[in-house]
Amino acid sequence: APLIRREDYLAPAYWIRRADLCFDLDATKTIVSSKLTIERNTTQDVQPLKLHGEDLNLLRVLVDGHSVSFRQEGALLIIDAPAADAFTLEIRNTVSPEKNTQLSGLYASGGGLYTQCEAEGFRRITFFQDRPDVMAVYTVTLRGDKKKYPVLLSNGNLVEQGELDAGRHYAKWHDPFPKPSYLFAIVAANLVAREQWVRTRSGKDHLLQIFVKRGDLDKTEHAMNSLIASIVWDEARFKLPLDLERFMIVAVDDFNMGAMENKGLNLFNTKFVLASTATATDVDFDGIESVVAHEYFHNWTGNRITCRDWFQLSLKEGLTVFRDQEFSMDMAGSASARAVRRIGDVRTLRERQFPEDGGPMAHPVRPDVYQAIDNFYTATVYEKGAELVRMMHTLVGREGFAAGMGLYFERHDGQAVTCDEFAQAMADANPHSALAQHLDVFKRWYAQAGTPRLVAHGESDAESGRYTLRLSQSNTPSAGQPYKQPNLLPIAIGLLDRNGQPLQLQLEGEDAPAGTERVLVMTEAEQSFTFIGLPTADVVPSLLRGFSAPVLLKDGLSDADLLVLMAHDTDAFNRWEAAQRLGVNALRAALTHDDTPVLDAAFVEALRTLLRDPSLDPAFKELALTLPSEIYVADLVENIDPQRLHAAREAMLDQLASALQADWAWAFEHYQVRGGYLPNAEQSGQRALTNLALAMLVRHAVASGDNVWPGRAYQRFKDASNMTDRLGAIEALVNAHAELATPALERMHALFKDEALVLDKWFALQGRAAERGGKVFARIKQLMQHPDFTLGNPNRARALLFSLTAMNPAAFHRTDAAGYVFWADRVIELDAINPQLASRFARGLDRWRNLAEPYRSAAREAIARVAAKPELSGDTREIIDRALQ
Ligand code: BAL
Ligand code: ZN
Repeated sequence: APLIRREDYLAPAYWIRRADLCFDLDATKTIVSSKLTIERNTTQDVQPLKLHGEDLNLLRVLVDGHSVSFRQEGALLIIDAPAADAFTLEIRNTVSPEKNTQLSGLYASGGGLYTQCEAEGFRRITFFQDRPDVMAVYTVTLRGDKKKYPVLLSNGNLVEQGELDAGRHYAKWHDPFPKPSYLFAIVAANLVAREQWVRTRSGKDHLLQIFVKRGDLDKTEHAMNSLIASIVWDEARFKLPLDLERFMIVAVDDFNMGAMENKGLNLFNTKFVLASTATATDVDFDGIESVVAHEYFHNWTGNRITCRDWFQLSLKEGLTVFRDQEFSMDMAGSASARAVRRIGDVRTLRERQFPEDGGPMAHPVRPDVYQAIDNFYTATVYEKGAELVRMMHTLVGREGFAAGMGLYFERHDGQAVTCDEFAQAMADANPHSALAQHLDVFKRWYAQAGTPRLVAHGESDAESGRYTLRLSQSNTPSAGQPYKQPNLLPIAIGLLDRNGQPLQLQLEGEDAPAGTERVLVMTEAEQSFTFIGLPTADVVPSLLRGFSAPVLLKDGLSDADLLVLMAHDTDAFNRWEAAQRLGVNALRAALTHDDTPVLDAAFVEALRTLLRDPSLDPAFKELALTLPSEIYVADLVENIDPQRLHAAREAMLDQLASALQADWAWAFEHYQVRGGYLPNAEQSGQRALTNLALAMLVRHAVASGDNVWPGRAYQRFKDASNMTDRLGAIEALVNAHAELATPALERMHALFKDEALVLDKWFALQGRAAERGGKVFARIKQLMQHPDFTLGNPNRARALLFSLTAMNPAAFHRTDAAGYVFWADRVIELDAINPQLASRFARGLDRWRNLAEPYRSAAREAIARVAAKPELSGDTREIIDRALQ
């Protein structure tokens, strides 16, 4: 496939102002009749009209009611010379939803018909200028069998509905907001809805509906509550009201993404809608809250102001992720709960985005080139993009940020714009901020791939009471970017004395100290900051508080320094970070010396103190007592041997289980939730910590041949009143390879055989189980043959396969290369069914160059075997080619 470059952007030669679409719906063959009102873009010379179309069967083309000469060239329909500057184009074509296993365009799922158009799925429905800067007003008529499709939905407002002959009926929808084709959606299915009317601040009433399959209605309460909370929050925090009379969410079983923000008609993966205490975990409840919010927030950041072209994807995604992160923090409540959310977000960033930025798919937040845009719905565009927005927020402050948002909407509402417009609005609304002063430097974040490295070195001078912090930053070359310029880094810092007391901060040149925390703004490759008036020379710096910039920090702190931060830092993020770093240091030492790691006694005591500290929240304790993941550590170390890393981490876990045995038992009892289940931050923190404690207790018991804790875990699994506790108990058994794991797995399957989302958990927990002697990998291969397994459903495929490649390095990276052989076979198999899913899965070997031998050569061989398949989709081809470059 040809490369598409950002610098080649040209405005469209034609505008499509109106799209009147009519669907005669049928799973085998749907007839699409499209009438487009088109105007030539008169700022350009007359050019042929080119429409995208893919897997379509064209029946007829009329211009102003007359036949016209046209040609089809590849995936384009070309009309060389439309007669006038304004005309109507009528097209009729058919599509086959049931043959559409890609789940892009119009497809069948569980007897219903659904669409997914972002990024380029609309062209798989009918011919169109399928690009986000072409915005049209849509009127959509749906006709179909009333029994099969009692519910007929599209964007906007229902204007008409009625009966037709032969048991059919119709519905006509009109969306008054001009929108790009990627936000178009229809649904025709047998569904029921939870409905709720809400009145917004302006006094207008709006209908909220959540459509699900019959029988799932009792699982929609949390999604509805989340939607209402999102509406309230966006009005309160950003003065952004709901602009629609009707806002609909539809849950669908087969869905490539998490959810989709189609105007007024969000389509959701069932995973992010359906929740009951019995079937969903706290993590699921959280996920629903944040995804419902994310899609709702897109209504302004994405739909009202959309992207000029797909290179600008982060304009809407980075900003909307930032918004949903802020929403979730506000919902969580306390400062501690906010910090817990921040730690979770940073963990995601570092485990998913940092490896991406260091591998073959490294790309700037605003990419310069792609083959398949579907491949760029990445952690970089989303999560790193959100960090860029967060840095702006740090630089201009909460009020300044709200002002910047206000100016952005004032200037660009109804337009398709670029990332530049957003940054400019933020800067213009805050003319005295560091952002405005250094906007060009800041914008390098959009342009440069790679994770910047920040090196910090502090020097104290006892006599003068000065402390000088020397900072230098660099960034490694990446594809097409051999040389990188310095970034703008907001560095939140505090200084502590050896006892952990915060010190007043006064920079040289300032008249007086200004508190114990501040944000340094770095814009050059090397910079120094000198603090004065310090009462001690023994300073422990706490840098990058709250992870104020997405960089790799090297500050040279000793384990003794880290223990001070872990025990005393007022910044909860850095307290957690200190504990993580002590864990990383221990793992690194074990890998370097190739021996069993020994957890330093001081570190173990610090963990015990933290676990027992009555002033700390259980959610925070759970995070601090969880050792850094193998995924995270693998990215910090070169030439990684995943088997050795796994063995070292397992040994550390054994030590922690044993050394803190009595403390785990105390925590397990102490933090039991008493009272009814609520999916709030407080209770979920308690459940997370008791589950961690139980896992440690079972681990220790299995290792020492004791049956008591495995028995208790099994009992808890059986009796659990909620899925979080049930899953925690079964995972404790499975990960410890307890004998009771087998009956627990059988029982879980029997209990939930009709609950698709729980079956996904059942597959996933086995896919990510702690490997021991190849047993887990063997089980995964066996589960491929399970009657409930299918590659056709993305959730199911992800549950088993992605759990292996993305979450279970020790099961995947085997010295006998069997994991890679399995990977290659599945990539090829999946690619024939669903290229978007396959190309995602293909990324499981992105970081092969970082592997030690024999893994590296074996991985290369597996990738080369996939590359040799001539029939590979464009999506997967791009990933595989980049991996081998
Ligand atoms: N726009 C695709 C799904 C999402 O990011 O909301
Ligand atoms: Zn999004």
